[in-house]
Amino acid sequence: MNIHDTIVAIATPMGRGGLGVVRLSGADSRAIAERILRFRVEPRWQSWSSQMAEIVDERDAPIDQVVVVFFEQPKSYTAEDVVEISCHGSPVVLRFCVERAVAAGARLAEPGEFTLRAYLRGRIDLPQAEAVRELIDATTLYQAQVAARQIEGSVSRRIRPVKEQLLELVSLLEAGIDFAEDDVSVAKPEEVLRRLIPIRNSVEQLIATFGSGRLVFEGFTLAIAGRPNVGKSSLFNRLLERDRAIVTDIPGTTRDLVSETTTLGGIPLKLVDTAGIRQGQGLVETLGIERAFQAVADADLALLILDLSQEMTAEDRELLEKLSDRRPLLIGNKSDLPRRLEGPCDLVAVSARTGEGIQALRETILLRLAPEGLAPPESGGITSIRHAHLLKESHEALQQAARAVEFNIPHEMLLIDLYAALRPIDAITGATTADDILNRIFSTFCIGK
Ligand SMILES: Nc1nc2c(ncn2[C@@H]2O[C@H](COP(=O)(O)OP(=O)(O)OP(=O)(O)O)[C@@H](O)[C@H]2O)c(=O)[nH]1
Ligand SMILES: [Mg+2]
Repeated sequence: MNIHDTIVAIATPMGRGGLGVVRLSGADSRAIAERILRFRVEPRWQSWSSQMAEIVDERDAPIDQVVVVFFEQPKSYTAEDVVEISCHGSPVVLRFCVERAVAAGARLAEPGEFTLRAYLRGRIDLPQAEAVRELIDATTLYQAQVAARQIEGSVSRRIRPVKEQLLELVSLLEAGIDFAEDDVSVAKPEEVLRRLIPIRNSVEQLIATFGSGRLVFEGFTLAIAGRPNVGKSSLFNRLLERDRAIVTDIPGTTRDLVSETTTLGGIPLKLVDTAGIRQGQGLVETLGIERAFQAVADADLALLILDLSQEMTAEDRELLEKLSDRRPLLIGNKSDLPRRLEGPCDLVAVSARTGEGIQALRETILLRLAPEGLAPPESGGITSIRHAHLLKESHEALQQAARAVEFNIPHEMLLIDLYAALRPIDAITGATTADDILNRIFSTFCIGK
């Protein structure tokens, strides 16, 4: 892929709409636009302003009236010259416009290439580029809010200080080794630890934010389990706010898994309704029950439903026992009926029939999944599994380094661990070059002054 080509693509989604935008980026954007468009008056390429034009066919007949907006580099999305052509949103017109641009010298953009260029030109860093994708894919406003803050740099703002401190430490040790004769003293173990430990702790804190951050874009899966007739499907429908699963008073109504997605507190939620669990009732039901156990095992959280209007049965007890290692959330359903259930006091009482207690249940579920609550969008917590993995890798190397200091290992060896801690962080924020370290050595330690 040549990043000096001028590229073109339809920027709006496929299909028909009021408007559709064709975007050009690269040094020839203006020239190409002039080749494919007919301007009413001599085009004036003033940045951030628009002008009227027409797309014309090979015989110079107008196809569409368009508005052309020019963004002069570097103040554009890609930090290159960008021309956006707003056409009417007809797929035929948009395709024609792109074809004309290609004939006039543009290349079709690869997927994500506009954002890639913004990154390569240094306008945004990797977490920001990744967040563009999250913003476009967002299905809830909360997700969009988080992604928007990430595009503004919320993640980088949290990671960069850690990287700075790590670079400082690396430079300090490098200076001690390379310029030992220039009376740069070798850092003492206490000094190294004094700098190293806060770095390790910061990385640890960042990793901890992934606990709830993971939920933001990935969402979570909730399995609803219990013996027959306790109201699992009713609760499933209630949480979905529509009649999706069949509800009857016949025990054993649900036999297969029924799953649907919805959202809870702005995060995606996959709900799974399961067959009522009881002893051997024919092949189909038995297979359904196997699946119910599997669904509970696969879920992020299981809701174990009990019937408040009945005394606890042997099946209930068996289930409580069987699922205990999954730490299910205990729900007492049918709170609208006189209570006969004794026992577990830590249950959430609801009525799937009347909706009573459902709001509290939603809150309890969220609290179980994110005990500290969902982070505010601007907190810059980690939401990407890629970032989380890299930070864990860095953390391990920092642990290793801390041990190395305690064992008084030579700084040359210690540096190997520190570089191993830096590399994964670089993979998030963009690479550190040898110059970064040298500049730091010279600016901080005044060598050869
Ligand atoms: N009074 C009352 N009845 C309820 C409530 N929730 C469910 N029911 C009734 O309980 C019966 C069983 O409901 P379902 O939702 O089908 O129960 P289930 O747990 O899915 O049953 P299986 O699929 O057979 O395992 C139906 O007659 C529901 O109308 C409730 O909150 N209050
Ligand atoms: Mg059911």
